[in-house]
Amino acid sequence: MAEKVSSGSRGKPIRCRAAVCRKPGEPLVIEEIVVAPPMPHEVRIRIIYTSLCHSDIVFWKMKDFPGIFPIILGHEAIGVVESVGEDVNEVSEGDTVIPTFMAECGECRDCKSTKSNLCSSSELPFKVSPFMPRYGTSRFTDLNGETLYHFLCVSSFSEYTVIDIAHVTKIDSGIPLSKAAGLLGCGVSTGVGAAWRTAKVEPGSTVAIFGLGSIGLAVAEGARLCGATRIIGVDVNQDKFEVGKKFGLTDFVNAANSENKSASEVIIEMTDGGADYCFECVGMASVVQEAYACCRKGWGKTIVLGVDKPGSQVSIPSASILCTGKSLMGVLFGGLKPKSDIPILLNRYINKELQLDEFITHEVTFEDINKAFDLLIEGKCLRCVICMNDQ
Ligand code: CXF
Repeated sequence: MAEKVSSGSRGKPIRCRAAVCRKPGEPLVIEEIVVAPPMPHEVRIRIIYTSLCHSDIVFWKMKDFPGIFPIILGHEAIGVVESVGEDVNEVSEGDTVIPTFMAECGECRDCKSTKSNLCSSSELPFKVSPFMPRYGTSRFTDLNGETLYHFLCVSSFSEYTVIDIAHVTKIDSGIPLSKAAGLLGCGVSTGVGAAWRTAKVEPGSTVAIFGLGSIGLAVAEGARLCGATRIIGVDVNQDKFEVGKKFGLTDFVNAANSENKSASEVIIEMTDGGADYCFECVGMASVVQEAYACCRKGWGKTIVLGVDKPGSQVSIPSASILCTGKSLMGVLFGGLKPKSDIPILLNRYINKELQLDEFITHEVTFEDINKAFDLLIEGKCLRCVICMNDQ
């Protein structure tokens, strides 16, 4: 029988609490579950802080595959290693770590290339799977012995979770464990990384950001750090401009109210020909088209970060692709390699260059995790941190 965690938990199942999603769209239920010990190349982590990201909500509502239930959602977090499986040398018990949905094995062709963050080690390429990546099995069961599924290789809405070592970034022991650092596990890294590593925004550039949720604002933060001089936010909610100014927005285009002109037409006029870099942070094919339409001919780059419905198609005239010289690309996790780049961003946060605390608009206890869902759905928050107990 699984035990409540104690100093001797290594190698044994742990009984702890998790917020389980049993049916699509239903409130999560805090239940006692059993977390198996880590297999070789895996680590078991005690989650300290986790936060809710829009992708959790997308999968929470998803009725058809890859939506799958019962599942433990959550993929933006910070925690402490409780125990390690065989062949894990990179971290040890007590280390602070940030899990990520992207892997970095460090050895495959992609990990060795500076041009890719899509780890292509045979067991680890990015996919939405309900299981541990190396073994195709779950480490979670409920008290009836029923399997609970994993989410994006993280499943942080649990007091304990098991994560493949390729998905774990160790934090320097000199850096205090903070709520804000957990945001580097997904949203802020995705936005900042897209401006910094993917677009490589240069000082003096003009940037247009479509969608001013956390990802869009993190793009603004990244563009600000790269020295962009004009950062134009596009949203249907005018209030986002005030929020966005903190992250470097200099201009705002209201996509719902632009005097019979499309947002792209307004941006082309404002910038005398188009922005150097456009970022799509909504997840809608029509917005990708708008973003592409207003990146500057000759050198404009459009980068897609938003996640659209499965099967959505983007339509761009092939003559425009041929004649304008613009680029269009998408990127996961902002193009960052988690183990290499998260420590760099964390140092910039410690040095007070990168803003992270400013993204945290709300905090709730683990028991109140469903409030975090309400807040994000109502558009009332950027990041809501869920504080696990017993810290
Ligand atoms: C997403 C990206 C697309 C698939 C699921 C995860 N990123 C983070 O939320």
